[in-house]
Amino acid sequence: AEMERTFIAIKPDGVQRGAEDCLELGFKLVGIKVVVPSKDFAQKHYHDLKERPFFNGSCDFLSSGPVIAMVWEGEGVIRYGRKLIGATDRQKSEHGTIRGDLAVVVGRNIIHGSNGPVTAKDEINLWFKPQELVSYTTNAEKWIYG
Ligand code: YYY
Ligand code: MG
Repeated sequence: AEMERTFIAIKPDGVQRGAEDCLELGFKLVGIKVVVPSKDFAQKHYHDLKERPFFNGSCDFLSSGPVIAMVWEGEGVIRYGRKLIGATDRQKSEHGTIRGDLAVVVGRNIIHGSNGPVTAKDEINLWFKPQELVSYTTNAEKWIYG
């Protein structure tokens, strides 16, 4: 299996609304913590978007309260995570996705997920120290991966 890791975060609105209950990824959780990111930290997280008009608002929002930061591991987890989360704009995200079911406006969309292998690596490095991530084997793995 081609194992990879992705960074997923329940944003402040998702934490207040109990959205962590929606996560049934079927993948392996290898890191988790609750943090209130500073504005400066949020700017680092969203650095790719610094020319966009919504950059400042998104950084203010991400740093507005507790975030549940997670690293999930498994084959295809980056793409699968994005699929489960749904499109950025709630108007375009489908029923059965976290944003499609819970978000109302684009700037309050409940959850973040890395959009590819490069951003996944960068975001994991930004949010977690290596010693905060664990490697382990689950009993189910041999049945999941064959
Ligand atoms: O990766 P994803 O969160 O789906 O979207 P990005 O394009 O990376 O934008 C990050 C963040 O910015 C998005 O979750 C909400 C906010 N945002 C916005 O407020 N208005 C937009 N038109 C696009 C994004
Ligand atoms: Mg993104």
